[in-house]
Amino acid sequence: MKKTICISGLGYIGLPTAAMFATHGHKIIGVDTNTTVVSALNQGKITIEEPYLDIMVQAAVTSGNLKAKTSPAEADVFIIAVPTPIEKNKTADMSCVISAAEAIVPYLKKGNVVILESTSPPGTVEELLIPILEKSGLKIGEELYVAYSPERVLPGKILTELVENNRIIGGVNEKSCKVVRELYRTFVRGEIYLTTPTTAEMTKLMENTFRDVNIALANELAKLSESMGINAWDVIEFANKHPRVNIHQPGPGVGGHCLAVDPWFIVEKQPDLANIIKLSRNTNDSMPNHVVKRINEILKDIKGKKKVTILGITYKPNIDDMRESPILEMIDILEKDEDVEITVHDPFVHNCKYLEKDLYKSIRDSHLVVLGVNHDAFIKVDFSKIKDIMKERNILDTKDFWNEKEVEKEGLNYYLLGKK
Ligand code: SAJ
Repeated sequence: MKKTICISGLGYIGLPTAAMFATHGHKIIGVDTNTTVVSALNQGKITIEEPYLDIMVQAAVTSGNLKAKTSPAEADVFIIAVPTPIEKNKTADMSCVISAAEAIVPYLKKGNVVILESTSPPGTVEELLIPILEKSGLKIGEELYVAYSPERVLPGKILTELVENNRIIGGVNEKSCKVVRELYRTFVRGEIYLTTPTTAEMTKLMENTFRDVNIALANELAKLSESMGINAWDVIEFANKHPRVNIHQPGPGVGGHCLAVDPWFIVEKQPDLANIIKLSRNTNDSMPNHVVKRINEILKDIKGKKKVTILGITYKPNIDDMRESPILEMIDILEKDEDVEITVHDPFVHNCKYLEKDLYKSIRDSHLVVLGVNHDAFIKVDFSKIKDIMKERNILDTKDFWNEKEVEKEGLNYYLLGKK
């Protein structure tokens, strides 16, 4: 049965979800408070970068199934996919969820469905959403079906993963679970698992927390290895030969809007119990500073001004997203040193005050090249060319990306995070 679906929040999750439902025949009212997003969308254009999303949105808008507005309207289903950013004090800012929920209340009627997709602290549906929805006068679970269903897609692969990934639905009761499952079946080809809202909220957070804790372990190993005179990358490679071991990779820190944020939503709710989670966050957050310490050690004998070239400043390889990038944090620390002159080169980035668009110009007269992000393009760096244009021949690789022997063959000093 084709439904009218009102989706609040037309960002990285709301927009692909809207386009997906619209191209499967449902009628979508996309709601966003940003008028630029709304008017662009109504012309079939998008304001975010994601492979193939532009084509899908254009098809959805052309078919007449996707229309954008700045406020909600009557519908069968309401999906909330607004941002839940983190505050300075490491707690979730739920103001967008609150205002999106309050905005739909006047339009709710018997038989409607409300789904929260935004990443939220455990307990949000029960403690925050339901009290707002109850203002409609409808009986939750009987007249109004409510569920939490997190998105778990990887930026850059959103459209494939929306369809292929398994999905969790945490309904307030069995009926809510079932109606929401039927809805997502429109396009989800993965398994759909039914549970309670708080379990679904916690599951979403634990997926990213698992990764964050695992990376913290790798980062701790990097520090241990540097102190013990061994190579962390070798330890990880050998340990991962074991069939039940999968240690992640160390690096200059953990960025993005998920791993660096989600674990705090658990800590916020259970600060006395979430010890490993908190410690892991702090371990990963210590890495930019740790890399700066390595930089200072390498440059300690050089008097006066030193030029440091940083290759790659996005939060992970081969994307243009700089949100929570640990390299930006590293730059913040480095720029406090008046003797350090910073130059950045990143083929995906256009707005950074230290940016030099030409790779070799960025390296010219440098005392140290730091590999911050292992973009594929950096595999082609020509070390025989670099050695002649650098003032001091120092390379610091934070991702075990380049081959030590090849770099040293050219007469350059190769330093590696996780090895001293
Ligand atoms: N990183 C490491 N070492 C590693 C792997 C990653 O230092 O071994 C760093 C990356 O450099 C990056 C950060 O971690 O700075 C996060 O990158 P990521 O690729 O792990 O994840 P995200 O944040 O782009 O996307 C994650 C995904 N979650 C999982 O794989 C469990 C994605 O599926 C989620 O949908 C997304 O978070 C989200 O929105 O929650």
